[in-house]
Amino acid sequence: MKILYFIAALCLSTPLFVTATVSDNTLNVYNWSEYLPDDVLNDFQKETGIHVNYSTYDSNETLYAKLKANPQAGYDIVVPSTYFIDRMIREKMLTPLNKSKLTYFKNLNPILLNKSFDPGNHYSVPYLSSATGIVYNDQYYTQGSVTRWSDLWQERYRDKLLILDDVREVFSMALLRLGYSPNTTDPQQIHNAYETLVDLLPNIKLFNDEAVKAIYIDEDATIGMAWSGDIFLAQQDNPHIQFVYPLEGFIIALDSLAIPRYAPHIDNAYRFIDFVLRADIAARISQATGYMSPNAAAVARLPAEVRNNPVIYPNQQTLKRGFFQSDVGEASPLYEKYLERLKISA
Ligand code: N2P
Repeated sequence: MKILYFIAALCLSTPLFVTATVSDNTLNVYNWSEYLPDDVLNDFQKETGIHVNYSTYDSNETLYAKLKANPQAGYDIVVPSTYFIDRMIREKMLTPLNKSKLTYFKNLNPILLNKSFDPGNHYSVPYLSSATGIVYNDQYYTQGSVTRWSDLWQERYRDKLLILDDVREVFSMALLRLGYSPNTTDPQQIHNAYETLVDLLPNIKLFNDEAVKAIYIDEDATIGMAWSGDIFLAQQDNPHIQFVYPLEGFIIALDSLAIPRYAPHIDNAYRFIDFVLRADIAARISQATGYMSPNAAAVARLPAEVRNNPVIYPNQQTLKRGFFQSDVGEASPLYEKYLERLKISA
């Protein structure tokens, strides 16, 4: 892992915000792509007078490598998933939060607080939650023909699948298919998952994680995997796209706001976090991105057709099959190595 991150770090080491100082009235936000609507960002800037430099990433690994390579890159807000919050706390990469500055923290659903990746939420504030499932287009495949991850291995899907370009997501699909935990650190299980993925290679058309919505809308791929939000939005353009919560289980990622250790604009970071915790704002974010909000007050004010839409808000029965992700620690390099191998042979 160290070598991989080092190489990534070399490529990414140019500081983005070299001129940031403590006194300027700016905020440097580094978030997942398509995870904050422009109008919310504009409203924040209008309301507070704070200018936001906004940039995006497509994987936790990219975010981590960038912060590792240049801890003083100037980011004030980042949005890692559970398993990277855990790692970044251990590696002292985050600023402890003063929650008395967060008036609207009380809006969050207590079920999603105080989890093992950050007991007491001393470093992280839940922002959005994605689920990872199977997608198919019902013009090409009959309704109900795909219900499990294992279905994707069938020969009739040769050269058809879009697979998320995300190491933990790819392996989770295979681990769940084999009946293992998606958080396994057992090298033998990880190896078995790799072998299973090798068997899947003839069916893989492409790895992607940033243009997924457009690829399914345009039917450049008609079956594969996706994050729920991309599909909630894609269905508005192409109603033939279906989203399935696989029977073997699926990943629920909880992505949380955090302030990096050397953030130059801490006060502005608090204002941003409190702004997006507001019920009206969090509701707009959930509806516009298509992802579940951990903000109970926001969910309560969503229109019924959004709150009851099973792609964005699956029911309790379905949610029982969800797995949260945890850090796999020293097994990480193994996952990374196998993914690289797979992609080379793809
Ligand atoms: C943003 C979606 C990322 C969610 N494109 C990953 N948990």
